[in-house]
Amino acid sequence: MKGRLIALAGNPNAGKSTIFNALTGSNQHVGNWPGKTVAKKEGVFQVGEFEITVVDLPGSYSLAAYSPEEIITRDFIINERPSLVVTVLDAANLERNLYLTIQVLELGAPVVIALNMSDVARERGITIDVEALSQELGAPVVRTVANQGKGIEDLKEAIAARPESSRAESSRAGSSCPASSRSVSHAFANAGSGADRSLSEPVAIENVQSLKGEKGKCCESD
Ligand SMILES: Nc1nc2c(ncn2[C@@H]2O[C@H](COP(=O)(O)OP(=O)(O)OP(=O)(O)O)[C@@H](O)[C@H]2O)c(=O)[nH]1
Ligand SMILES: [Mg+2]
Repeated sequence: MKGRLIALAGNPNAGKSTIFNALTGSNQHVGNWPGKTVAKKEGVFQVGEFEITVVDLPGSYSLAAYSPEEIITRDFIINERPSLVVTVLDAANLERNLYLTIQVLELGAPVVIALNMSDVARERGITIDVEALSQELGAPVVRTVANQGKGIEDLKEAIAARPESSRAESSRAGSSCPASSRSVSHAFANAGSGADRSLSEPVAIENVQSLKGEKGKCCESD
């Protein structure tokens, strides 16, 4: 059995801990992050040939390190170099939630996206083109409704299928460069029937653009 370390990251309330519980069942323990009062949850599950240790990172809107939660999340991804980061997105607030995912992709970490709260999105008339989103971001996207256990097996399979790759490899490979803000905008254009106009509000897109402007180093060849 091969060991792997992965992390769950996402905005507060996106459903990370619900996914963590669904993945690990009772194989988990809770402590504190060293020197912090923030809880650290770690658990184990098996899929295929892998025994996967999963860390439930604190809810973060970005890796900008404005809060203790963001500092923990950023430092863990940079220093512990998990072989994979599962970003948990609230499908009903996709645009805002994508900000963190794009930052994680820009660090060069392999990513699998759990498009959680798919039930809430559907109730609000929001339809998301999962294929387009996956292509634009260069990462697998799995729909989940974590509190009903839906999509968890698919998520496990996507985790097992994601090849191990070093940060150096993924930042060198041009094709693995994450989506530009423009192409992400295209994915949004395909998302939603307009029931929730906040999905296409320009504000978050501008945030993504400024992010890309500041940190768009991923596409530079070295
Ligand atoms: N409707 C719906 N509710 C969900 C889903 N997933 C989780 N929830 C609920 O959403 C709430 C928040 O879920 P959590 O798993 O605690 O979210 P979290 O990302 O760990 O939150 P923080 O740790 O505070 O950042 C809980 O009440 C869950 O039961 C989902 O797919 N659909
Ligand atoms: Mg949680």
